Amino acid sequence: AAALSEDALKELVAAELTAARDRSLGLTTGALPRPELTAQVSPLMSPLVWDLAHVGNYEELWLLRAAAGTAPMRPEIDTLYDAFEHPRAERPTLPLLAPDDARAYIAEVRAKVLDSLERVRFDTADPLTSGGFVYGMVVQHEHQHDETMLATHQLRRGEPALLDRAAPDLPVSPAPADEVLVPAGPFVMGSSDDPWAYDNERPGHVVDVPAYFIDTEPVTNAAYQRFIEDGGYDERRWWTDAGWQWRNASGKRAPAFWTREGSSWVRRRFGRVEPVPPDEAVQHVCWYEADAYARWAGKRLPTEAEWEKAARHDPETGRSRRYPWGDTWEEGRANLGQRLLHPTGAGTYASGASAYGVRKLMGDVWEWTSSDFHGYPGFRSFPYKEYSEVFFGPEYKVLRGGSWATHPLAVRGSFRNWDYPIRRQIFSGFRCARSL
Ligand code: AVJ
Ligand code: FE
Repeated sequence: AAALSEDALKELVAAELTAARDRSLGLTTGALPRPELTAQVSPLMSPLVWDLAHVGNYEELWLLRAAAGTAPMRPEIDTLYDAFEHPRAERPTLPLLAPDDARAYIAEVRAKVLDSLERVRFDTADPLTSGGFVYGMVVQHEHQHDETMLATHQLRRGEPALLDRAAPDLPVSPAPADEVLVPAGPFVMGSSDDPWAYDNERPGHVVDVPAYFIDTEPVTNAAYQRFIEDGGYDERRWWTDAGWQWRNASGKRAPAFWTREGSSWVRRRFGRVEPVPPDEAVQHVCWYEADAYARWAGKRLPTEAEWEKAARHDPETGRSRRYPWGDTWEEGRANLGQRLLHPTGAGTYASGASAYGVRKLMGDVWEWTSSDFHGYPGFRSFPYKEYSEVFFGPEYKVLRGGSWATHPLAVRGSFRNWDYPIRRQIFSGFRCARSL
C-alpha cells in the first residue's frame, strides 16, 4: 500500500467501504425475520440493528467529523451508539433507530463520506489521514462488527437466515508432522509501519523467544472429542482454579452448540443441526477449555510471541512477514472472509503455511493464546483510548489469526484480538505448543 498514490488509495478505500456495507446489509436483511433485527438473541450480543447504526455512527465520528471536519448530523443519537455508555445487555431497551431509519442514516453518512473523500487530504504529517489510516480503521471496524453480527446469527433460534455455500473442493495434503520446532532467537513482534495496524500492534519491537514446539494445525473436533471422552471435563488437574470454577458454575461439558446424540455429537450451526465434522478445527471453546485441553495433551497454549513468531518470522531474511506466506494478501491461502460459514478440515491450505511450515495461522478459527492483553513496550494509544488501552490487563486473553468470519482486511500476522476467558460465542479455537 505504501507505493499507492493518494488517488489510488482513495479508490481502494471507496471500493472497500462499499464491499463492507454490502456485507453488513447482507447480514441484516434477506431471510432474517424483521422483528429479529431489534430483538436481543442473547445478553452477550447487541440487537443487530444496534450494530448496523453503530457502524454508521462510528463512520460519521471518524470520517466526517474528525477527517472531513463536518458538523454532527444527529448529535442526539451519539450516546445510544457509544459502546461504553451502554453495555450490550442494556441496548435493546434504548430508543434505537428503527431498522429503516438506521439504514437511511448510515446511507446518508456513507454518501457524505464518498463525497468528502475528494476533499480530504491524506496528510503525511497527520497520523489520522496519513496513508488513509482512519479510512482503513473504519473499514476494519465495519468488518469487525460484521463478524460480531455473525456470532449473533449463530446464537439465534428459528429458521436458518444465512445461505451456506457448499464446501469447495480444497486440495488436502496432511502436514508432514503434527508439530514443528521453532529454534530460539529474536524476531520482530508487531509493526511500526503497517498502514492498517491498530495502536495495539505498535510499535514493532524485538522479542527473544526460547525454543518451542508448536502444532502445525489447530486442534480438531476429533481430537477435542478424545479429551471429552477421556473425562477431560471431570478431571480437576487439567483445569486452573478459575477454569474449574467456570466448569462448575456453567455446567458446560462440550463446546458451545454441541449436543450428544447417541454415541456421537451433533452441532447447531446457523439454524441447522449436523454431525460434528471430525476434521474441522474445533470452535466455540472458551480459554479455560483450551487451556485444560492443552494440559491434558501434555502441552500448553502458545504465548502471543510464540504464535506470532511461528506466523511471521522468516529465518532466511530475519524479517517479519505480514502474512504467514509473505507480505501480500492472496486469495486461496486462508479460510477468511465469510466465504464459508465454518472452518475447513485438517490438511487444507498448505499454501498458507508459514516459513516454519505451520498451517492455518490465518483464518479458520481465532486461536486463544496464553497471554493477557497488554500494550507493547512504547505503546501509545491512537487515535482513541477506548479501542485498546482501556482493555489492557489480566481480565482479557489475546486471540490471534482471525476466523473464517474475519475479513482479510481486518486481520494480519500482527493483529490482536482479545476477549474474556469465559467467552465462546466467538469463533474461537486454539492450537497447542510446548517448551523444548
Ligand atoms: C477487537 C473484536 C475485541 O468487538 O469489542 C469493535 C472490536 N472495537 N468496535 C470488539 C471493536 C470497537 C473489538 N474486538
Ligand atoms: Fe464498534
